[in-house]
Amino acid sequence: LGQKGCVIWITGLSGSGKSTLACALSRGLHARGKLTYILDGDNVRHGLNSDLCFKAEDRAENIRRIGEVAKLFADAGVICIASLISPYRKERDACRALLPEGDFIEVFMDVPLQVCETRDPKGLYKLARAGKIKGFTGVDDPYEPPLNSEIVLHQPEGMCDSPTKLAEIVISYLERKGT
Ligand code: GGZ
Repeated sequence: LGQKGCVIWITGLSGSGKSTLACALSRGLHARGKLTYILDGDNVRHGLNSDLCFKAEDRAENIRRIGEVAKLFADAGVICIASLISPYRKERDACRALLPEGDFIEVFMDVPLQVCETRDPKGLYKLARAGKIKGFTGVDDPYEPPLNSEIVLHQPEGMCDSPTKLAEIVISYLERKGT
């Protein structure tokens, strides 16, 4: 009985496959009897964070709140999967600092901008390039790649590995460290 909680923090550009990985990861962990919860930036922005937009201070606050909520889930023994662009190193590291050493696992979706942009699942890059969305991450807003992620999913061609396979990489990591 019992399960130790932790936070799996998935960071990367829009269209890098964060939400897809979060779902695959959640499924894989459920299959192993683990309790998970996904905090997806795009979803949380509809409720808890509906007062926030995409200017720098709002993104910082979005990251901060999701970090605090993720910590609560981890405290409750849940494997909390946070998937949000979280473009700023300082704010990601502040979320890490909320948890005991080893309980914050950062996963960097290392997909080139050009690949995300070609994929453009929601047509947002196109709108950003046309100047219809201002301050779009990677186009005219910064993304600070992590320097010391626990896991880097380097995908030069985008998600050519299946989401399940990527999820297995993360799950193997967790198993190795005994989560
Ligand atoms: C980046 C934006 C923007 C701007 C709307 N910049 O790919 P998506 O569509 O489904 O996910 C993106 C989501 C980003 O929200 P996050 O909470 O993950 O961002 S952050 O961590 O930076 O606070 C994208 C959509 O919202 N979106 N406008 N200007 N992404």
